[in-house]
Amino acid sequence: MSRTENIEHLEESVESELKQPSMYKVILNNDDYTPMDFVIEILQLFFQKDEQQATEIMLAIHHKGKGICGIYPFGIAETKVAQVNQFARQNQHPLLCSLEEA
Ligand code: TYC
Repeated sequence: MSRTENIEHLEESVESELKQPSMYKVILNNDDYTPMDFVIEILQLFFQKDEQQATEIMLAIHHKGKGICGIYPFGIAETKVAQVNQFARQNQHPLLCSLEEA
């Protein structure tokens, strides 16, 4: 590696260390079986939405196929996904929660 390449390489490492942690969208996916009220409950319990916001988000997901529940640092987003999927399974619903890079 040339001296210039070496310096460029070092600059890139410093840059990536200084970068804010990347954020992740927590997504709810539509399906044909999960009851609307259950999705509204999820949005209130895990994403701090009030009833009106939760209803609007649920209906948007129902019509468009998927929707954003919130945007969080990786660790928090990952935990929310696991908690929502576990809660859905415990209640015998196929609801799928997933992550996308923001
Ligand atoms: N499509 C579902 C129904 O008609 C409702 C639903 C909304 C399911 C959002 C999942 O993420 C979802 N009962």
